[in-house]
Amino acid sequence: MSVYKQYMQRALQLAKIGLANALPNPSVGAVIVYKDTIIGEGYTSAFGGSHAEVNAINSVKNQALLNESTLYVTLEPCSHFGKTPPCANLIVEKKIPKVVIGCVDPFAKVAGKGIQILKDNGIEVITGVLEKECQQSHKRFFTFHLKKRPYIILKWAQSADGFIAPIEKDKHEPVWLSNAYSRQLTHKWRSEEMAILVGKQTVLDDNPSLTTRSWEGKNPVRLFIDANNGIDNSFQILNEEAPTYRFTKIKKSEKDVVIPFKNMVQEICDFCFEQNLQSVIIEGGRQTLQSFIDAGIWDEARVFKTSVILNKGIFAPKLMDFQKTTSVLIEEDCVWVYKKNQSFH
Ligand code: AOF
Ligand code: ZN
Repeated sequence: MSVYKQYMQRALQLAKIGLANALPNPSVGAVIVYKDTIIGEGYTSAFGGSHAEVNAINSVKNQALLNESTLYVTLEPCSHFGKTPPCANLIVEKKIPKVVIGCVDPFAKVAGKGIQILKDNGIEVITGVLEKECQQSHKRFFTFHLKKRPYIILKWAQSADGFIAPIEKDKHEPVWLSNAYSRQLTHKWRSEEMAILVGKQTVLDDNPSLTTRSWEGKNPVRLFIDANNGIDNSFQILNEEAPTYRFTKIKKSEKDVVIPFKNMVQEICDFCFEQNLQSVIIEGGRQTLQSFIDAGIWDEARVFKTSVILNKGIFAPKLMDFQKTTSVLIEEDCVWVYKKNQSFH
């Protein structure tokens, strides 16, 4: 592996740490290298806080070394005054002579302008190191800015014989397919996304609260589909634990979002785009999951394949146009991750 890739790999690891807190900012990773030694590291602080480059620069004990060091960063340094001043200006000010960048920022206010500032000031700039990996690391941010919709993660658990749920369910008595660790992992996943979506049947069958109670982290904004506006305040999804929006035909309260159902998937995506919700995890049921699959609007599916045998039930959603990328064993369950065939190019 080239030296560039080696340090970019480390920057990618750092980017992962900040993920859940930085949203809706991309969690960027940065590494500062002086003569083959890492002298500084950083990742994006919680939303509104300092950027990765600033944290990395501030972590360097001997600031005099900066003018002989190389900065590695997963995303192009910013050029604009947002909640924080431009990172590109700070790099210039600190006289860092060389910057290695993973991918260009798709955000219109930056998009190449950060690189230009660096070059205009005589800084050597290398771009596109582990570019695909860096774009994947910022997949929510890239999808949001380039596709003008949130990054969509589908999540479900299925029985060993391929069912997502039994046919007859006692209302308010959810049937657990996945194990305790899988549920905890699901709560971690919820904490990493900005919104969570379910359909009406899931609310009726499981009465879910859709929070992150088994994992320390922020609750996502809750979204649910209820065309005829029949779900009342006794359901947990409407409690005070997190903001909740209902997609419906009939407006009864302030948080009801009236949409034309002919184009439901696109309408939901448009709403999320307007609200700056950069990612959504969809946790069922079958109909809701399948509508996104059929519309071709999804990015990733995380499927728990469990050891429970149901013999009959509601068939699991059918994915199309995907690659299976990884599978991990969690106790007797297995989680398979599928990515849709697509790229940011
Ligand atoms: C960087 N390093 O670590 C991140 C960047 O409102 P602000 O000031 O926080 O700026 C947000 C924008 O900055 C965001 O939309 C993206 O373009 C860029 N994010 N840039 O140089 C970082 N998180
Ligand atoms: Zn910045």
